[in-house]
Amino acid sequence: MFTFTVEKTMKFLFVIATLLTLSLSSSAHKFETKYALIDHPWLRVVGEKSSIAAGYFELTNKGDKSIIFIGAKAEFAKKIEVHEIKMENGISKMRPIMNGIKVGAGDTLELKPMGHHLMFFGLKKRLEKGQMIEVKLLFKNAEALDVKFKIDSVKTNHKHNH
Ligand SMILES: [Cu+2]
Repeated sequence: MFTFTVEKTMKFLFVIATLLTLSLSSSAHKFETKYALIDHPWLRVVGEKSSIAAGYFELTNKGDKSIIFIGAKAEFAKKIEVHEIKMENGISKMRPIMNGIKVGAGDTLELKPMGHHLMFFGLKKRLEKGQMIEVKLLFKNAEALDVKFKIDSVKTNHKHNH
């Protein structure tokens, strides 16, 4: 029999608060090392036949010297490039960045739609929405960092010109 005492109500509220905190922290999904914090890495499958995907995240340099983000490696993709978007005659075009992106001490680099992003080519398996997938982020002057990208959406007929 459920009796509604103040004590029980408090316990119940505490449990609810704990559950909320847990679900918030898991949906934020962060990856941290001594020198870097990767916040919310996510992936959007865009290519025809689901062969290409774009990846986004925020990278904060927690260290006291700059780090250079040079790209990524993943089991599920044949090739991964870092891209920038440049406007040319009113048309936005993507170009690979060859020498990496420098992130100063304390700075945050944002990879986002219509901005810098990772491009995954030749996807070897079918990626499903909601899935988490392992990617290794690479730096020129710092240790590689293993993270998990969340598959945000799968658009099979999106036109993506390269
Ligand atoms: Cu691209």
